[in-house]
Amino acid sequence: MFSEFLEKIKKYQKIGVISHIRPDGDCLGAQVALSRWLKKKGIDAAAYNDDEVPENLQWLLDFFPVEKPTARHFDTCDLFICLDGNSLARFGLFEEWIEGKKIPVWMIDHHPNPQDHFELSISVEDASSTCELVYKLISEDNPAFLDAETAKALYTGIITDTGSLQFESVSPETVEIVAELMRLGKFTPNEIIEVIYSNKSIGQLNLLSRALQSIRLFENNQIAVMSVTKEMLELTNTTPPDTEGFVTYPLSITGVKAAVLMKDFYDDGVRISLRSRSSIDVNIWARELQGGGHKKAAGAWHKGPLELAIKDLIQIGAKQLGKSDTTSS
Ligand SMILES: [Mn+2]
Repeated sequence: MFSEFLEKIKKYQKIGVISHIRPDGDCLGAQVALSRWLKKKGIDAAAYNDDEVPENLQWLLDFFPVEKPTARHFDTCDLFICLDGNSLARFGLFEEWIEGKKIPVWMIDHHPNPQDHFELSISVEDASSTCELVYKLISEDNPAFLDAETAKALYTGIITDTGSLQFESVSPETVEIVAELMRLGKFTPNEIIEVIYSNKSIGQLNLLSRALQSIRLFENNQIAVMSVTKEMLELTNTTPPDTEGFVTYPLSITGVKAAVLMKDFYDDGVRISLRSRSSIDVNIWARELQGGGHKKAAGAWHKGPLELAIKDLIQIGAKQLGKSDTTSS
């Protein structure tokens, strides 16, 4: 699958490796691993992201620095590789900068419906994570390039993108890759998972408590909606990234097929996180609200106010619940 990628990459001098805005474990793990691999191959690489790296993932930057890019940084690259996103709109400043330029852009990603402005794409919707694809790329090239740091970075991405190996996207091969990464990295799961997940502030738990109280059920208890408002953030002295992972709580209620987290604390409207644990395809919901993602996890946006956003979303959800009831039974 990677032969063309491996053959063509040799002719470039300096590659800009870009991860998506509001970075997560998968895009950062893939970015660190890919950049280290390039350097080992003797190709210069720089890793860029417009946004702050979340605190629990900062340790990855010891393995490879991720810089906030400017046009001057981009000017030094003769190829770009976008990771964990399949549309340029996911890559911040880069989208604007690259417009009209002849410099090639490649991508490695696992989201559905990739846009076609990439000269070369490794796009595998079934893959658990971009890190799984980067692992396969490096092993196909030369497994000797998978050192301990690279193994830890790739493990982080696979774990964070699969709810610690719980999601449907996890194949036996994913688990085999994880086993191999543990051998290569000489770590135990708790070493990394505790750093990623067990570092919450009391404020974050207070915020979670308020968010849990906000949960409402719709459509015969099949859709659960949780809301976090600006006041809740202020009262608990927390920030938007502190809502990370909240949406799994409404999803764990008996009978709930899809869960929604309404983030009502942005100036330009309500950001919506969608999760499904059924045949419900929340990517379809998201697409009706200027968003997208996967069948089981997607993001969307509504201009607000909150109550209207909930009403519109439930309307979209009800439509699909109706459809899936008739087709799945
Ligand atoms: Mn991903």
